[in-house]
Amino acid sequence: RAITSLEIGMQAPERSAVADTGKGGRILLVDDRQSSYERLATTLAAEHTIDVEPNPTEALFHAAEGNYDLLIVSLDLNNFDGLRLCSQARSLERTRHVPILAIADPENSTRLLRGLEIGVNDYLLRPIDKTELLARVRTQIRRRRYTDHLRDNVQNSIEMAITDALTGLHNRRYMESHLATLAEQASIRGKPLALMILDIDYFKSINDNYGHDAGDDVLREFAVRVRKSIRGIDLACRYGGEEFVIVMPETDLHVAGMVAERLRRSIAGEPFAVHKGTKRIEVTISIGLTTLEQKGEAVADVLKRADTALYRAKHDGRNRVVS
Ligand code: GH3
Ligand code: MG
Ligand code: MG
Ligand code: MG
Repeated sequence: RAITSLEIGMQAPERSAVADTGKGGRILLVDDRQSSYERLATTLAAEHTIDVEPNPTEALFHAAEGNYDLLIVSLDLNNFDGLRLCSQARSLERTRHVPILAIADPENSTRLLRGLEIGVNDYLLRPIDKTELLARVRTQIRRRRYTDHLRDNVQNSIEMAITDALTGLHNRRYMESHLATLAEQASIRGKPLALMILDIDYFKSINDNYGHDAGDDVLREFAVRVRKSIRGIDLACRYGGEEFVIVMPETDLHVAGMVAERLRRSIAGEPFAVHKGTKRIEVTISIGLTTLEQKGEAVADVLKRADTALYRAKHDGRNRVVS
């Protein structure tokens, strides 16, 4: 007896409430026989937007740029050009997920078999029946939209799992899973790695004096300023409530010290707008900074050293960088 997905506790993916008709797709038709493509295009134009390209090389370019829902490719083109196009479309990142409907003369059935191996999704033999063409096209477009929707959902779930919702920075989980990798890479390549822990000074009193919403505004604006002062390869995360970690690959203590100092000044130097800009608050931060000291050093030790430096920064009067 077959085990169904429901029995093993998997939820059926949610589908949009309105059934997709499969109409209104964007289609690229690649066919060089004028009498053929004119007839096909006229039929399809009743339900879809259709572009025709007789040249397969041009077609690949259009397919990669054009955001199509479906490619219809004639395999009757000279020199196996139709097959080559299908295979190229399958290997290009931008066209990999676009379904392909092949059309071919019955005497080209070997090409059709090759096409199906390459990843053609469906096919029609000439002479093409208009009703069947429309039905198969609708099915492919419906499937395309549905898999796009699933892919977006997966992408969103991944993003949500690694992002801090309030600030949009990475969350602690993501940082912890990547810090070890970054440290390992630094060790292998013999490059420095800097790490700093940043903590907002007297944040509790911001909440107490201006309210929790104002505290949230400060955290969001803080994240904006952090993003402005780091590079693309740096990793910034919200480590706890009002505590942040920045990891900077290929950065030594001297350079990291300058980055930290610039960041400290960018916070202290410009008051934070809260309550929709009706109020401005002075904010300062303390930063504990360190670097990977020897190859293969445990990241927990690096974090602990940064935390000790942060503690000193707090103890020495806050609004400062200590390394
Ligand atoms: P210090 O200078 O020693 O760091 O003092 P502090 O007040 O910043 O430190 P403390 O750790 O005592 O307070 C942190 C506060 O941050 C306590 C907590 O209520 C608040 N907090 C944590 N997460 C959030 C949040 O998401 N939003 C807001 N508004 N406050 C938060
Ligand atoms: Mg504290
Ligand atoms: Mg604090
Ligand atoms: Mg704190």
